Amino acid sequence: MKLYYHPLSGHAHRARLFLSLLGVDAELIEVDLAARAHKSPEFLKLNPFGQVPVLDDDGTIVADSNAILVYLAKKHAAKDWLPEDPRGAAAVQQWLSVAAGEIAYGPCAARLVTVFGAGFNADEVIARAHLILRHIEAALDGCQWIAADQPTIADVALYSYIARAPEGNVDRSAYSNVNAWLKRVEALPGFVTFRKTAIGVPEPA
Ligand SMILES: N[C@@H](CCC(=O)N[C@@H](CS)C(=O)NCC(=O)O)C(=O)O
Repeated sequence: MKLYYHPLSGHAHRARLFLSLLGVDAELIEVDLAARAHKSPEFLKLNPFGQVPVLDDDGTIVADSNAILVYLAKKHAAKDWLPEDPRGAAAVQQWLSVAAGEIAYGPCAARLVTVFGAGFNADEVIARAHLILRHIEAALDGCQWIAADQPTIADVALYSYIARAPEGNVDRSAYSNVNAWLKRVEALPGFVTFRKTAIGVPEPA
């Protein structure tokens, strides 16, 4: 099993985190984004979108972080992580969609501005980040995990960019449910950290 990744990519961290939570060994192959290795003909054969992460499971190529989470859960019959009943599966999918939508266009985009110099309107993406954080704060009220009574791939998919939201100048201090949930994810056996940068506002204690 190989994971093409970059240490500052939250999408890649999602995949790496889930491999580690499952206890699955994978060779990590760092893709040099600064040198545009992700746009090379070799890499585009793996993922025509030219993005990390990509999983290579003995020749089965899976691109897209959420697709990798689903693939790994199915492959390892990890039914707690990806419930099979209609309600449970739909609840997980709802939050995978949020991870690919509101999280990508909110806290992920805010961090792209500060860490990678992306040309988005910072005020706009920070406002979007707070909008989705308010939703998640409410969804976690009285709940330990976002989609079920146990951790699922929805928690994994949401974690990385919310954990590093302060790097994008998104102050997380008003979100006590979210901050407690982040700590629960970080306490899971096999948790692996997402590299921090010195950029942005401080993380709440
Ligand atoms: N939908 C993709 C998005 C992946 C993504 O945006 N990856 C970024 C790094 S965080 C990337 O490779 N960007 C380079 C590019 O889009 O050119 C996923 O979930 O894996």
